[in-house]
Amino acid sequence: MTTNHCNDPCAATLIPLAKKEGITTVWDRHKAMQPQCGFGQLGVCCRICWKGPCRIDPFGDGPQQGICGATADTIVARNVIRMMASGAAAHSEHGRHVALALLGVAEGKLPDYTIRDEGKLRSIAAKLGLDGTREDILAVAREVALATLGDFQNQDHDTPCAWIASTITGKRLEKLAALHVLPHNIDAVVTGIMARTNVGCDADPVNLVLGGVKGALADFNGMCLATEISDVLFGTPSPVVTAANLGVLKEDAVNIAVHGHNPLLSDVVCDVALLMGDEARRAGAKDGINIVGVCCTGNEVMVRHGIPLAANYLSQELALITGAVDAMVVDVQCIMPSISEIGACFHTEIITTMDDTKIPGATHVNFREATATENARQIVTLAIEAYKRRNPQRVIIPDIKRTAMVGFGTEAIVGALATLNAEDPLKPLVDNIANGAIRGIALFAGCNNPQVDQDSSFVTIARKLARNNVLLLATGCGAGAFAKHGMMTQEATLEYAGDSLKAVLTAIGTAAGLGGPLPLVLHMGSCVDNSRAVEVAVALANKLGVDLDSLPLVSSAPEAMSEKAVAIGTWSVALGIPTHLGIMPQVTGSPVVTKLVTETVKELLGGYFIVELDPDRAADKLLDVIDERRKALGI
Ligand code: MSK
Repeated sequence: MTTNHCNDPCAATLIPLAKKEGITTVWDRHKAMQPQCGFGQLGVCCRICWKGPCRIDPFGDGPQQGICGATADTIVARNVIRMMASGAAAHSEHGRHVALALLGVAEGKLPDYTIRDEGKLRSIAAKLGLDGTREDILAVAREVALATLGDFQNQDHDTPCAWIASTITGKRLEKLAALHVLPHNIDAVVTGIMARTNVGCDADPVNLVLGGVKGALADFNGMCLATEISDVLFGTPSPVVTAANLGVLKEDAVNIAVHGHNPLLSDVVCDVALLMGDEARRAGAKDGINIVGVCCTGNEVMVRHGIPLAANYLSQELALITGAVDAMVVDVQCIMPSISEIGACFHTEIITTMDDTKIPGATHVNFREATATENARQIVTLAIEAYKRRNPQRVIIPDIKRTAMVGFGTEAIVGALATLNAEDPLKPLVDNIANGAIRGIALFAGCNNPQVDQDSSFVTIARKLARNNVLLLATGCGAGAFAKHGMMTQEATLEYAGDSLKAVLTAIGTAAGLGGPLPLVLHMGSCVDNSRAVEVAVALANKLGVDLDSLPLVSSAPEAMSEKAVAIGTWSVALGIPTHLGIMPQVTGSPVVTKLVTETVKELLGGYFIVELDPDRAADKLLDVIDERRKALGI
């Protein structure tokens, strides 16, 4: 499907402006790319060795094997599990970075960071089987960091990674162990996928996909540790009211957009900006410094500190086209290389900060945790200097921003429930699921993709599910979409929730002191924070004495795009969660792989992929799955 549309209300102003200025955007480039390669779309193009590229003729008239003899099934399986390995590597590298920072703090080597949530650190220690009660909190931090880094070092294949082993249900662990897909070492599993997909190695599509599932579960492990340790270092989210969309930019402030995923830098930039407001004012910015978020770095600082979100993935270029962004500071992942070219059309400093993420034309600040405050100061100074070069005539900030109540991590959700039942916080949730007031739970995750109208599938599916009393959780750029479209508000609950859901959300929100219902969609954080939703699901499953594949729980990635989304979707399925994709996955050139991931896997793991490009029909399918699960539970 090719639409080349953007459903973001800011686009109506900014895309014509871009055209007038001769600036191309992601939608222009997507259009120029049509028709996209059909072999690639089917996953049947093999570029694993230099005998190729080889491609299988999907119509049966041409080659049915690559030069080495690989079939479409082998080629598709190899391609897709390499995507999973890349996704796992991305999340886990982020996690390693954060774990090393925790170790640095514990050893007194990183004075610019501190333990912000001691309680969380102690509970993580207990969860990992360590002594969380020791008085010396730095000693606890050291043990947690070392145990976490052990998940990158363990060579015993029979001992699963500590984080996954301490997070999911016992029944799920047994099931995954029986299939030999439990990861023992993140690095080894990713390396293993690259090795088995090398020319002349694993050719069995089922064996390959199982190897991919192990990689996806390594991704899950990496996400768990990244999320939880980030909470320790930067604070655990709690409800906060903020705003989203490009109207959060300010004409009279130095606007700094933090973009990417890793809070190690962005959190310090936020702190330093607070101290440098006077310098900005001396440069003429009467409102000082305004930090805004983009993509998942945006989500990280939004759910923890209430920093407003300017843009999700597809709108990152639009932020620059306002002419009001003085610096866009990026760390890792989901950063379009095009931002450097667009920044150069304005006065905007594009600042890269990580050794492994540089962009031609950008200014590089060599970020190190040991010099984080100094680096942040350098970045804010660059932004103030850029502000002085800003041309006010070119500033067009669409007057569009929506309120968003965010910050619903696991602790915040359980905390809100505890206001109804302090002794047994999960009981109100379980009771309302059992009596049907909450029909089921849906987690919205994943990216934007120009193959569909930006944000529209998220909004369409969520509204239909909410009307049918499904509790909605969201992360990543999906959460960004909901925030931008006003669906993280109490008003949205009153407008779109079905009657029984509305009553439950109102009871919880009111008891929790929010002055009204919980927002229609609960923002759990960045894409790395999908592990939070699993934590809630595991608590529910344990409470009910069932495994995850019995819960009336679904997930949906209607606009999936990145390799990380491929990994997330796969672990979601492996954990027993029916998972909707609104984008055609690049596997349909293989009948074996297609059947495996949409049907056979259901018998093996309980979860499976539901591919439905039409958002309205997708909502119906998700409701059917929820009802099927309810029926099986006898509720
Ligand atoms: S940023 S991985 S586009 S969610 Fe996490 Fe958004 Fe997807 Fe990137």
